[in-house]
Amino acid sequence: MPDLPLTGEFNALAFRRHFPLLHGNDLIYLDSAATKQKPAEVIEAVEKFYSTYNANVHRGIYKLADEATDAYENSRDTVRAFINARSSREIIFTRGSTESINLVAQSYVAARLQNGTNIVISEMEHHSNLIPWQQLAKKSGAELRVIPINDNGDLILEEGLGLIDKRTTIIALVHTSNSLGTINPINVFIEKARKSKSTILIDAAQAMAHQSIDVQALDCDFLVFSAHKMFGPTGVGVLYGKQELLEEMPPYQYGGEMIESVSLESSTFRLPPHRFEAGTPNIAGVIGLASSIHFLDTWKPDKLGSHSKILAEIAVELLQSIGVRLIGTPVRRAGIVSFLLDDIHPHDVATLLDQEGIAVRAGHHCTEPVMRYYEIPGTLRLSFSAYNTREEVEQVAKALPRIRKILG
Ligand code: C6P
Repeated sequence: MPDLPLTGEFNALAFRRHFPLLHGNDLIYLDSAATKQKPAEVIEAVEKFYSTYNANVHRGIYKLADEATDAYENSRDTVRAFINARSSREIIFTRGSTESINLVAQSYVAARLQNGTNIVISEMEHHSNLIPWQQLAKKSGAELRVIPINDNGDLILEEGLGLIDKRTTIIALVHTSNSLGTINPINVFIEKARKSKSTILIDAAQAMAHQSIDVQALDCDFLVFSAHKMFGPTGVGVLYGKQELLEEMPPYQYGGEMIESVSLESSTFRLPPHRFEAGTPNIAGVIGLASSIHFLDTWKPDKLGSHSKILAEIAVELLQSIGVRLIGTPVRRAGIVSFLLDDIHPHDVATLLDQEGIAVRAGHHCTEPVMRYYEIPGTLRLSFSAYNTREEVEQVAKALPRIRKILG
């Protein structure tokens, strides 16, 4: 047995008790990068909305509607405080990170692209932060520049920074890679963006539940994240944007509650954020998101993240002792570990792990360019949250040699 890092003071079992799906259950859930399990507090907040004050928001002139609208707008302020945005007008509710990125692509970037301009992304982007830019580049004639990765799964910094110039319209960069576990030095790129007067969007989908984020300290222009990856409901997410940028942006979708006035000939639109929230929003989801933020505030994202990181370090040690091929050995790793067991297809390993009550993700994780870089079909991915324990990691390490015997 290798010398394993200590999991420290954090009481994962006490944390786990908040999660009805996990409490009193032997399931080893190691797919938290896909979605986190939900604490009772969040489930109750959503249920309370539907059972005691369900009404549409911004429309009704009766008490129930006021209550729903207040809860919805209070949630916006909860998000604002959580990321330390200057104003709640900088917080737009969307369906998730994917929609937030598409909103920026269509409403801010599309009109600013032409031949001679460029977009900078990285080779480790999730498809959500790649395809919108690739398609815009194709349409506009702008160049899509890609910051390369090295064998460790880190960005090649010097080369990457060299791609950014005065004609860079947007830099769209992932904070934490969902397939490699890399935590990127986003500060360096934000600094470069300020120097070259470029706009920078940070995809923080994998970061929010694992470390505190202060958008004013970071000075990024846009930041996107999804509630379901931070213990909140699915189908709701956030676009943070600097107010001066949001005010320049036309609506992304048209419909109810985003207008000032409408005639058959023309319409005028409300100021952000409402301009970007056409139609009935995911009210329950937004209220659930606020509840997940209160939950995170209580437990502190940094503490949760550091427990997940320690579990990842333990996993790396144990996996290395078994002799697996790690995919990604970055300088700064989040609670995510990707690997291959010999040349056995990851799906086959995941199926047998499932039979032992261990849920992991296998495949390309919506990062096909990363798989192309390593010339592999996909990986097995262990992604941790603070409800996971050292014993669970050890169970995986015990299961893999058995699986190797069966499939190898
Ligand atoms: N990654 C995973 O298993 P949505 O689906 O919009 O909530 O999030 C998209 C997204 C964007 N960026 C990053 C870095 C992500 O990891 C994800 C979602 C999940 O890794 C589902 S593929």
